[in-house]
Amino acid sequence: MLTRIDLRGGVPDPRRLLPRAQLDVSVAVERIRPLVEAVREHGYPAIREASERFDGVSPEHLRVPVEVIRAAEGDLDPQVRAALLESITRARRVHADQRRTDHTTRVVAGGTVTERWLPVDRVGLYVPGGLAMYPSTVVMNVVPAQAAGVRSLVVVSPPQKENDGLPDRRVLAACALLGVDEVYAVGGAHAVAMLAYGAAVDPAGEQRCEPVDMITGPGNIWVTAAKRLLRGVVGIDAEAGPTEIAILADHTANPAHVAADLISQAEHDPLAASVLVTPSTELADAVDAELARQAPAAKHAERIGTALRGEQSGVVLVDDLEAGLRVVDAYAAEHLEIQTENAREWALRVRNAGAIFVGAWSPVSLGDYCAGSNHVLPTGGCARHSSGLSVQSFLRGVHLVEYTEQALREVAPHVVTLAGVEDLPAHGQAVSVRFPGGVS
Ligand code: HSO
Ligand code: ZN
Repeated sequence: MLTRIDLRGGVPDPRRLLPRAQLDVSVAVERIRPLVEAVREHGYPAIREASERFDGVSPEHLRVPVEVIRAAEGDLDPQVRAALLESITRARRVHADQRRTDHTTRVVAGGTVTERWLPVDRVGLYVPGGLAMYPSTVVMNVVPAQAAGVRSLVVVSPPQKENDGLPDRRVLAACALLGVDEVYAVGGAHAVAMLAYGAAVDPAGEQRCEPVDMITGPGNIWVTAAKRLLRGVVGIDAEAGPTEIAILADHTANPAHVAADLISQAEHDPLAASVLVTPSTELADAVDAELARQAPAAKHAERIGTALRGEQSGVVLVDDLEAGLRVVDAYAAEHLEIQTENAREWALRVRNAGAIFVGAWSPVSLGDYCAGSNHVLPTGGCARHSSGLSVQSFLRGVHLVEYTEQALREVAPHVVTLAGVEDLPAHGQAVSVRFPGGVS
C-alpha cells in the first residue's frame, strides 16, 4: 500500500528523496490581503461581512457571553470532562517544569548582566472549526501560555451554523476548564486580522477586542496566510503544515501497532505524511498487510487512504538502523516513533524531530492528548531549527545591564577601539565623554 523508497546501498543526500507535501501559502497571502486591510480600516462591519460570506452566519455580537462558555462546560459528558482534565493536569505538570528563572551574571567586579524572563502580555489563540475541531489544541496552547504567566488570553474560533453561530461547544468547554473567558465567534483570516489590529465586536462599538501581542494556534491555509502577512505586526508561533509521523522500526516492532500509528496521523488530513523507515523487509511487508486490513475499516478511510497513497507517505528501506537514523534526521519529522530494540539509545541519538516517542508503549496518540508533552510541533522539516510550543514560546528574555563607574572605566578603551573599527566614533564618544581625563 505504501510506496517503497529503497535507499539500501546508501544515498549521499536522503533529504532529496523524501518527498513532502508542498503548500503554496504565498498565493493565499495575496488573496486575503484586501480582507485583512478591510478589517484594519473598518473593524466590526468588515468582520461581520466576512463571517456572513465564509461561515454563513451573522452574529450581532462577536464575543461569546461568559455564561455560554460556562454552560458549555456544564453540558460536557462526564467522561469527556474527566479526559480533558487529565490532559490538562498532565500538561500542566510538564509545562510547570519549563518555567525559567531570572539570573544575574557577574561579568566583572561592578559589572553585571541580569537576564529576566518576561511573559508576553496578551496572546490570541486561533482554534479551528470544520474538519479539525480540537479541544485538545486549546489545552496545548493555553497551558504553556498560562504557565509562562501570560496575563491576558483570548480565543477565537469560527462560528458554527449548527451551534447558533457559536464556536464548537467542546472548544468552549475546554476554554471554561482552563479559565479562559474571552472568546470570540470569529474564524478565518479576518479573525487573525481582528486579533492583530483590535476591533469593535458589536454594531454600536461598545465592546472591543483589544489587539494582542502574539497569535498561536493552527488553522487552514487562509489563517496561515493571514499569520504570515501579519508577522511583525504581531508575534506568530509557527506555520503549521499537514501533520507527519515517521517511525524508525526494526524486526522487533509489532506490525499491527506500527500500521495503527501510521493510520492515526493520516486520519488528520489527506495531505498528512506517514513514513516508515526500516531495515526489515519482513516488517515492511507485514505493515503493508496490516495497513491493507486496518485502513479501509477506519471511520475516515477516505482521507486516510489518500494520505497513505500520497507521494508524501511511504516506506523507506535502509541497510541498517544506523542508516535509518540518518534518514529520520534528514526528514526531521514532526513526530518520530522509535520502535526498535534498545529504543531509548536510538532515541537519544536523534538530532532532528519535533517530538520523539520511545518504544512500544508511547504512541503519538498518547502525546496528542495525555502524555503531558505538547502536540503543537514543527512540521515540514522545521524541526531542524525549531521547537514545539512550550513555556519558552511565550517568554521574552530581557537583559538588564548594570555597570559601575569603575567597571565602565576599565573596559572603556575596548569600546572606543571597537567603535573606531566600525567607523562609529560617536559610539566611542558616548563612553569617553564620561571620563574627561581620558580612557586609556
Ligand atoms: N497530531 C496533531 C494534534 C492532534 N491530534 C490534535 C489529535 N488532536 C498534530 O500534532
Ligand atoms: Zn493527532
